[in-house]
Amino acid sequence: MSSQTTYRELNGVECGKAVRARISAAAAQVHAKRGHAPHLVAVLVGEDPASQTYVASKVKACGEVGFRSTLLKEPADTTEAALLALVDKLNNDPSVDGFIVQLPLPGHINEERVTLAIAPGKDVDGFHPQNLGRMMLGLPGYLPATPNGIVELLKHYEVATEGKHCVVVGRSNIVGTPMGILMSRNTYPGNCTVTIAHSRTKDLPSITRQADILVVAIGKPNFITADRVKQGAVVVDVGIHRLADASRKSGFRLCGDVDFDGVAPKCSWITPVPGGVGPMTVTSLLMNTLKAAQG
Ligand code: L34
Repeated sequence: MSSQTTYRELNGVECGKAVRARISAAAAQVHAKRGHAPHLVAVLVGEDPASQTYVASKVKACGEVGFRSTLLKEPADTTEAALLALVDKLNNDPSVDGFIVQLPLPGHINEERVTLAIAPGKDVDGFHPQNLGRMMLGLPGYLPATPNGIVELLKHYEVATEGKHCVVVGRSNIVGTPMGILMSRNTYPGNCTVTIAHSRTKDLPSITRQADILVVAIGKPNFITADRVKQGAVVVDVGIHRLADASRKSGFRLCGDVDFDGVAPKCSWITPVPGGVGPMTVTSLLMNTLKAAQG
């Protein structure tokens, strides 16, 4: 018997389109009811090319669903005090429903201090401890964009999760750790038995091979190879890397934390990079901004 399967794609562009159509309809209602559109502000410090791309796609997505958006570009040498003053201004600006400060920030700025300064009610990234704590307790709040985007993706394609072993590789505050919490909740998608693996995990391949659902957010290009994946697994690739490629006009190509070509034939479902988790992160941000505008 061949171990090849035909895999299906968890397509973030397609899923994002469906979710965004619903957001668009709800945005029109908010607009009609209160006389102005939901308004997202994105703060971008410095000129990191990847961050510029991500923020640009957030601004574009806002336009497509009928939101107002404002992009505030600050120079790379902005001081922490100046950024905190801007956060304070946005916290107190009633015309702003929600805002984000795109990460990473330049080394001289303390990301934690900035995140803590954002008013929880406007924290549409869901990074503030109050929102993370509310998620942990199952209370209403803003869910972190990437984990929530993945949950939406699994829901859209009706991927079964109950009783499955979900292995999350990576324990960051904004992806790995909240992902584990969401997948263990008593709801759909959820009800998984969750393992969080990380850089100190002993014999990681033996753990990832046990995964029915494997979520990879470790930040290493093509880290997960076919020998680390169980036949029939659902694989979600959160990584996004730019590898130099002279044959491309841009000079680079994108790849994830998963060796897609090697791994895909073993999967029941897999996310592509690009076109998988990235667009769902953006969609999730729109969901939170709508929620903020609905009050
Ligand atoms: N504050 N910082 C804050 N909030 C976030 O939610 C983010 N993130 C992560 C980095 N820093 C952040 C994003 O916006 C990652 N991220 C993000 C957003 C969008 C995409 C990827 C990462 C995306 O649209 N990716 C496309 C390809 C884009 C390209 O051409 O480079 C994709 O199809 O995967």
